[in-house]
Amino acid sequence: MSPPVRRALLSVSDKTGLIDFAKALSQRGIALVSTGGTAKALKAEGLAVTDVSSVTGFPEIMDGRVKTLHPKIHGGLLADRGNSEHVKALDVQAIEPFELLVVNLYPFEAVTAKGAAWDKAIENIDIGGPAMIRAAAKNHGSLAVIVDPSDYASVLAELDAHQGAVSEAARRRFAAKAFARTASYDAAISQYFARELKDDAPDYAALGGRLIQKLRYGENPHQSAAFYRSAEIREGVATAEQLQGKELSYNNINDTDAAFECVAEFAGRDAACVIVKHANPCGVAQGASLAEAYRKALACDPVSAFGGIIAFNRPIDAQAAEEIVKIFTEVIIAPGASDEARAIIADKKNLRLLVTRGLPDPARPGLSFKTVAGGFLLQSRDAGHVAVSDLKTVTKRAPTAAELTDLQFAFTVAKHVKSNAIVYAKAGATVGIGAGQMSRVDSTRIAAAKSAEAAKALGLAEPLAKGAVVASDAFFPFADGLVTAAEAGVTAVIQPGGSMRDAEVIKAADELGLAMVFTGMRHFRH
Ligand code: 93A
Repeated sequence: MSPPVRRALLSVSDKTGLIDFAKALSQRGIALVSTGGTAKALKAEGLAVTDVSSVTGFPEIMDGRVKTLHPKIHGGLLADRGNSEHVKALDVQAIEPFELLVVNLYPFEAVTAKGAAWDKAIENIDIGGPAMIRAAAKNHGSLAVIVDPSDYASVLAELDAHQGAVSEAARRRFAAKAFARTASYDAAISQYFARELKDDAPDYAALGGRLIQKLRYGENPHQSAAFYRSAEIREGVATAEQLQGKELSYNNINDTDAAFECVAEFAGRDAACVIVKHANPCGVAQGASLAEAYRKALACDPVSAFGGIIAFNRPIDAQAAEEIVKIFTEVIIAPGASDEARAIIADKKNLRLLVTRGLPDPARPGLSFKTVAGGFLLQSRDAGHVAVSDLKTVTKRAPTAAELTDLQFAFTVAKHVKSNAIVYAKAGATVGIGAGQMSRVDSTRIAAAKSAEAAKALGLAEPLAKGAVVASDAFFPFADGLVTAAEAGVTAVIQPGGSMRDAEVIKAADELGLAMVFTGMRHFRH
């Protein structure tokens, strides 16, 4: 049930569009109630308006700090019209309800952006406005709350479309916007305080974060840093329990997250291990056991894996722990650890062991953001997944069953490698990874060189890429990268496709006898 709007409370600092809107409300027979400055502006235009002070029977005191903070106002905003007790209370206390609240806040952001002195900034912290906005937004079942002059036109359209009422759907939308506004307002205030107090780890309330710990430093020792947990609790590095080892650093946490997110792609599958260095996997493998997966992952790039971060898709067992303690490792993360594994790792005092109750869900919705000068970019996280049925063979030769399995594996890993990402894989293990290059062909060469080095370390005559497959996170813009991979020994290719020169690249693949599939999905990661 949407109650028709009979009474509106208007209290705005930004008076843009106010007069026309108030006139339109008045013409629809809606009674107007306003605070000092707003009432004055309306009266100057000849509009009939009741002062808040005559509703409360109390003057606006302390320079307006206390004007709407009164039961006659908040009772009128908070009464649930569907609740008979609330309706009775309105009657007993002689409180008249509101069906519309229009508020915009003291211009704290604008005033501080202009470099206002501390006292002026503080005086511009609105208390009564957010209290009313939150009250009305909570009680959106009974009234509509408008915090932005650009919504005035849609309120009028709602009133005309719904016999003088605002529909429930619109009230919910307006309430969501209202809570976002009070959240960003408080965030601006807390960031101003942090800035003024030179606090190096401001509490970014805007992101809904709760401080877990201040970190010793950021990516570099001259940077400050802190670790936050999101309002929404999910399995992951931020909710993991650290069982032992030194305090985690900023880079440790970042790398551990990269490793755990990657290994989570293999949930419910064969044992899997990811080794990460500098936020990129340097070895990923599946195996019959965690120990085997670890050995295979390590073999991909044993030089880089030194001092790495290791993630498993299953609780770590004694066998895997025995393998790991043979070389220097910074962090292990797994969804659990056996008592024997814990005992083995306990010998390495500095090695951090993190356990969770489960794996992060790669398909979960969520956001990722990065800052840019003066703002930030927000996007939905890359929850994309390519199924076998999405793959399109574009070459004369289709991949064999074994190649197909490796192609999928390699593309899954490529999603977690910084662009330009090239991943060579064979028998459920990466055998060469090229990451973060400005040119795709360079990544292809680096992956080939890694595969040759790894073979040498293992005392093998042939590079590991021989008979492997290759995945590319984005299309090959030219045939050169593909030719390089073929020269390194790969027999099959997986890539999104979609280049202007796809025909040229497919022709080159056919001439080299490669099988190639297109995914139709790109996995850039910057
Ligand atoms: O000083 S306040 O925090 N105390 C209040 O009780 C109060 N009620 C409304 N600020 C309060 N307001 C704010 O006054 C509104 O959010 C609005 O920004 C402003 C409108 O005042 P006026 O109508 O006098 O221009």
